[in-house]
Amino acid sequence: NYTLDEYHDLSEQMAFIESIAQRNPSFVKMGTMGKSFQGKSIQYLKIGYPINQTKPIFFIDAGIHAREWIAPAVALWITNELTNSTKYASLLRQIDIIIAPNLNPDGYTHTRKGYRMWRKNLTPQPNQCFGVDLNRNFPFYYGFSGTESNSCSEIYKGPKAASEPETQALKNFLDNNKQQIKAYITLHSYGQNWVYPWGYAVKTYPPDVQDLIDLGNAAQKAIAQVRGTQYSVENSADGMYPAAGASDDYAKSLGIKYVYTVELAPSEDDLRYDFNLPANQILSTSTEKSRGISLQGFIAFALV
Ligand code: 0X9
Ligand code: ZN
Repeated sequence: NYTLDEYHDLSEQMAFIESIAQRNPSFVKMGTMGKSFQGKSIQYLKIGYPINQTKPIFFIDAGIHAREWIAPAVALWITNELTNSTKYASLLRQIDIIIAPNLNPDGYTHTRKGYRMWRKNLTPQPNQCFGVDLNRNFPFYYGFSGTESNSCSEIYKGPKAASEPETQALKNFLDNNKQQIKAYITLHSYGQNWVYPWGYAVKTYPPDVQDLIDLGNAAQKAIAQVRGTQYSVENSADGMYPAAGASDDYAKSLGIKYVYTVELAPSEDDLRYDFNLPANQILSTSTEKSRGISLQGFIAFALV
């Protein structure tokens, strides 16, 4: 049986979401966004009452970077929480929450097989190197900053914009649902940062940036209330570094209002861990995150 306080293989993650959908047909449905290079399905759950109605969507994804294990773990914790409690019934009558817990199944599987620090997907590339950084492959200011053309680089942007099947899967989903999607959160690690667009250049912001800051601050407060964990709310380029072709900028470019990349635990100055957050911290990281995110969901949709 699936345990929420351990890291799992892809097959266990997928079996878990499938079983949630099977057990809750009145408000949970599983779908496929596309396939990875190796042919693995990129799955998502739609959660909302009644299941066949179209409502405003709050979209959460995780795992675009393979080694950031805490991100799928938190996404799956949130999925369990939303589907295992009556607490969210009224929220789920107002909105649909769509969760894609693992966007890079090939890369993730690679990290589970011993290549723990793998970040990219696994498509063959020139110079006998493998993989594209999917978070540099989206078609908005593609190649503009924070990326490399060398196929052996960790931040290789790929041969062209949206060249990768995993990029295409998410892109198509966002393109097809952009009218309904009101908020997009992409879970990464690490740093404990809650960052907003634009990420492609410093000091460059969307016109409604103040709304993104306000909601980010509300989420930050909700997270801190759980056990004092501090997230920084900042522009991703100013606060971290400029990097173009990421999924957050692409989502924002489609007109999706509330867009954030969330860098989960640990913080930058926790020198003990990096991508290897101990499994015994999954639950605490998830609890505080769900507070921030559910508040996020509420406020975002109250404003629709
Ligand atoms: O560099 C990234 O892709 C993200 N950080 S990570 O350490 N998880 O790799 C940050 C992306 C922030 N968004 C943009 N720069 N658009
Ligand atoms: Zn990442």
